[in-house]
Amino acid sequence: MKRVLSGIQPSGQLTLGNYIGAIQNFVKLQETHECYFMVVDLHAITVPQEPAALREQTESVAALFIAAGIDPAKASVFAQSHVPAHAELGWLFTTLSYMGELERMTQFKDKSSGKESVGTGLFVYPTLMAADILLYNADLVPVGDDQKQHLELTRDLAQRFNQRFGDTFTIPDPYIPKVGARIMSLDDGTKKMSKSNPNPGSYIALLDPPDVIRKKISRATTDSGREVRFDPAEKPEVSNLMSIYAHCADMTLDDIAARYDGQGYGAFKKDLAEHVVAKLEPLQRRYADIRGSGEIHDILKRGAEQVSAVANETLRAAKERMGFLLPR
Ligand code: AQP
Repeated sequence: MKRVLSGIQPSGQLTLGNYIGAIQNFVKLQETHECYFMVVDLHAITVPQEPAALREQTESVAALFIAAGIDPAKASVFAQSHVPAHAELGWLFTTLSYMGELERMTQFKDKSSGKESVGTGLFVYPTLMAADILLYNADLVPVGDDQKQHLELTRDLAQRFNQRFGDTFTIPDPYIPKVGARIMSLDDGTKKMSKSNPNPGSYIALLDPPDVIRKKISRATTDSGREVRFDPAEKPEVSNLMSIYAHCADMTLDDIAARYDGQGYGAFKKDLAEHVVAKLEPLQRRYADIRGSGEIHDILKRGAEQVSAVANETLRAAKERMGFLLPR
């Protein structure tokens, strides 16, 4: 059985982008693969986080995993900081990386642009991500296409390590679903929907109440035309709303275009909001139950116990090959 690993940062409220681009696929993959799904809290602190919010969001992301259908009996669900080997292997990979290759990362450029001071953590983020993946010798990494560049770097670092110190790490492959891999921001169809966007109107949070969802969609940016047509180059905002529609209503883009032919954006947006609300309603109900029961702490504890043996063994092998004197 191939091994799959992926993670989500508790850096804000999870969005519909995280759901469509990542979590929905996690739920499918757990049926056919050995899955490791993490809440990557060590990654989240690469930008400043308020301690109470970080704790709350870590628990919330884990509960959303379960509410969305990840089954802890089938997949290991854990918090990255509960397995110290991540940070340690992350450091080893940082020492193998080059400034130039990290400077080329689009996410780093995006998140640091216009900032007066940029944290070193943000810069070395991809080396920690490489450690996350390689620690478990994952074969496949399901990511939105925004993370593809980081995965390339992970492959480079694994190959570099293997060449220098001997075969140690499996070279992972990206798993990028074709449709809806990238959901864009509601206020700018050229930027991806992001949970850390300071404008909450730019994203739909998975826990947004129905009225908030309706309001956000009715206010979502569109172009000055009135044609519901999928054309990401000419009509990025409308095309993005169509992608969301296709996912939530389980319809094709052609069917959606045909349904709203000649009707303008009003009816389209109104129906879209109802489809999103209906899609999220069961998830929100399960989420409330899980948070209420407090069971998430046990799930995370068991998850960390399950994965630690593999993580510690990989770390030990890597350290031995690099020449560390291991304690006897
Ligand atoms: N807009 C998106 N469309 C499709 N997939 C997306 N993902 C994120 N945004 C979209 C996928 O969700 C997973 C979790 O990503 P992450 O939390 O580790 O960080 P991210 O990619 O940087 O996500 P955000 O929401 O934009 O977080 P912030 O704002 O904190 O940086 C990944 O698989 C990602 O591809």
